[in-house]
Amino acid sequence: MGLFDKLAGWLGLKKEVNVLCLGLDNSGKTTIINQLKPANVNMTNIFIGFSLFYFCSLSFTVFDMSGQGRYRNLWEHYYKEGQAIIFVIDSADKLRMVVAKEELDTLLNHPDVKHRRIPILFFANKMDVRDALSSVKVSQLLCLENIKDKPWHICATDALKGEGLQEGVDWLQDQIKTMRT
Ligand SMILES: Nc1nc2c(ncn2[C@@H]2O[C@H](COP(=O)(O)OP(=O)(O)O)[C@@H](O)[C@H]2O)c(=O)[nH]1
Ligand SMILES: [Mg+2]
Repeated sequence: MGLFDKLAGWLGLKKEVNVLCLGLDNSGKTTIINQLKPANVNMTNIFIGFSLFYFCSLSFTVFDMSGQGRYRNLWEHYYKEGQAIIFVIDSADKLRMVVAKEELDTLLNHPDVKHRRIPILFFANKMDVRDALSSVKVSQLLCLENIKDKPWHICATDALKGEGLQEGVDWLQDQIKTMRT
């Protein structure tokens, strides 16, 4: 219940907070969201690559940034309302790290994201996999140090065991609190 307690700390907020959970397909988004959400809340699968759940004043919208993006326009439509981003990377998928970087760059340059101080939490996931890149290496490959106008944070995670998620959720919760004071 640790993570849920943290999330519950957000619920005193008057307005709804929309969290976007993005990343390539297979990076671990669904696994992470399942760790974060209370067990009794159902996730709505609207269609492949897209799901969302609401819990009190917190909403999570999750989508796969994959392929030519038949759904790209649709997921980008949600950027406007997103107040925090969780960007998940498969640290063991070295081949697609460049694709993840391209998607991140496209996200950061999107007009609805570019000029907003929206906090971004990176989960360098699948740390348990042998040969997975370290979070420092992932951060270098994605050139995170170039992000100057948004608060960001990267955590190494193993979503299967739920390891590392707490640190990220703590950080994000602080960011959201700061935004609102
Ligand atoms: N070894 C390992 N596997 C993971 C981890 N997180 C997710 N997976 C597995 O990776 C696959 C894709 O995960 P999923 O959450 O469906 O990714 P999504 O497409 O981003 O929603 C599944 O088989 C998960 O069990 C992790 O931290 N470590
Ligand atoms: Mg998924």
